[in-house]
Amino acid sequence: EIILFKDWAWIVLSMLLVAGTAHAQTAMINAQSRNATSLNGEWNVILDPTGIGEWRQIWQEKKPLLKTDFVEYAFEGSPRLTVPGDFNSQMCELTYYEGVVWYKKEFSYSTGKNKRLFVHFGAVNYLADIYLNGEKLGSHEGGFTPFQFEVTHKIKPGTNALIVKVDNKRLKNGLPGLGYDWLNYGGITRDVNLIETGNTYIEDYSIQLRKGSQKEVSGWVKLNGVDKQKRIKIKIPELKTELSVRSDSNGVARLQFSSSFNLWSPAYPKLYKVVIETETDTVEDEIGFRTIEVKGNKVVLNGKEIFLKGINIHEENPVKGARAFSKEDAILLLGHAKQLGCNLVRLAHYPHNENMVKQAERMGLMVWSELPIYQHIEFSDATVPLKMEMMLKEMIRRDRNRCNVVIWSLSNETYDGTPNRTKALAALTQVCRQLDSTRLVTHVTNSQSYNNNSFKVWDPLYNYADIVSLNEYLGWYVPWQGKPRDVKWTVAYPDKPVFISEFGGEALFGSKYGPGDEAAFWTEAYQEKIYRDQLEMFNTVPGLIGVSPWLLFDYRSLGRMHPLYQKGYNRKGLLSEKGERKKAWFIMEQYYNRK
Ligand code: GCB
Repeated sequence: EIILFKDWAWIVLSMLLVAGTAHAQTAMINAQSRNATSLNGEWNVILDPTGIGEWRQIWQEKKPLLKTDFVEYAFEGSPRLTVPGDFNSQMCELTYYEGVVWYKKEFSYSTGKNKRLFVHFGAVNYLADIYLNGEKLGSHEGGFTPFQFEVTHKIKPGTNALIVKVDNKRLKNGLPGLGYDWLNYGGITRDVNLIETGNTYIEDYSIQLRKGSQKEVSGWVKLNGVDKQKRIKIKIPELKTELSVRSDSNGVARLQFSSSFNLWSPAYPKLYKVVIETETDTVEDEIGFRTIEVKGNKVVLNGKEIFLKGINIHEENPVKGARAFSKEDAILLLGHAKQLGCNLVRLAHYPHNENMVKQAERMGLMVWSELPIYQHIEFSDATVPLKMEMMLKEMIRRDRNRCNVVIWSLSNETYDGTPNRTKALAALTQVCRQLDSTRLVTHVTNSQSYNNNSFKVWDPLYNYADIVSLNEYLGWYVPWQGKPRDVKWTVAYPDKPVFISEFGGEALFGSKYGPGDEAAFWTEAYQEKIYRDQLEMFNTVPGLIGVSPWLLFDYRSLGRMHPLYQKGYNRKGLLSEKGERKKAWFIMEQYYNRK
């Protein structure tokens, strides 16, 4: 058999990306419940717009010993930035910065006997190179998922120096690629922790209902360490459930049990305390139980048909104009989603921070979690499919026990004409279903046609999706071609449910609202009209199982340059960045109340 060069390149690249010490480890799950020492706070930084720091080997931190020694950089006396947090909103010269920033934090730590130590990053956007005491631990690519390095044998007594080179330059073969409609917040955007575990620790677990069952949990626990064969206990005190299983030589223990759960739902977001323990490690979680399925062209939660009342949200604290990361940020964003009457949040267009997902779970909001495979992706670049798969694994691993995550959305608005696109995304979907067979999978496209008031949906990517999710901007980017209530639909997938994952238009809050304004772009009246028309049109959509306006809040985006109406903001929010309700908000709120 001949192995093509392409295949070799593939194998070598996989090895470089996936194996080797150079790439970060996939993070242990539930970092928030571990024995952690936070490295959040002020970090010293060196701005490096030309990237020369690499050549100067900043991580070595050469110190001038004599006054005649020449060293052209130093962290001592440098500016400081707060972690977690994007750098763009913390220094005005970094507002639109896309490039390298070097971060440094000193810490001292002494690891207990028979303990292991990890440095865990919630997320760094986009490329991260991590150095400890001058030695490179490795790299991570991808701005929205966690990763870790083990440092058990690398930390030293006294002061340790952790240096992170962050680079948020857009990459043609990145995920996302070069073009996207949000602010490219760079930096160490989520928590950094030192996590101490036992010698053998609980790396991962899945405790969720078996597909199709409302009573039976089918899952597993995975240990990591030298001594992988251990007794593991799983306790759910409220249900008086206590299970004891033994892991095999790979550290994996399967588990199965039945109970009468009070099922989690938006109306009753019940979570149970679950404790997982072995002799050397304990993790606690709050877990809910529910089923989610597609039956015919309906979506069914816990056996009952449900209409998805969604809203799109970017990971931005609108008031601060900064990347959101905290529980407070989550409460702010999700509180408005609840007030609108939503039962689902589409966390666009990348996995949001863990506080957001957990808070949504407590508040009874289902989550649509999405990969940043957005618009112009270089599917033909050999590294891209590997990166997609890596990100998918990181996303699923972090949230597989969050019952409110009901949909994995694997892509948004990629183009059918892009070489390799459908093939690559079909393969990714297959991996997704292998990793998690319990949730729904979707792809979002906007490659439909609309002529003579007829709407045709045909994208071959929907072959691989449980839900046909489409974005349409009738009344905004695309003018109506007839009465909204008369739109004719041809959907090439008549057996699948249809979800309108985006619609809407822009309005500046407070822009004139008077007679005749319905026809004037940027006014609240115009936006309101779009919403009224859209609601009429929804009645024409066969198999419609939900909608999700674009979007909750006005948000920062570089391509939005209108000097009067946009000023660097995408104004499609139902709320201004200050939280003021535009007229369209009330249309949507009434619709959701009626549904
Ligand atoms: C879309 C994209 C979204 C944009 C939005 C817009 O279709 O999915 O990311 O921000 O349109 O405002 O144009």
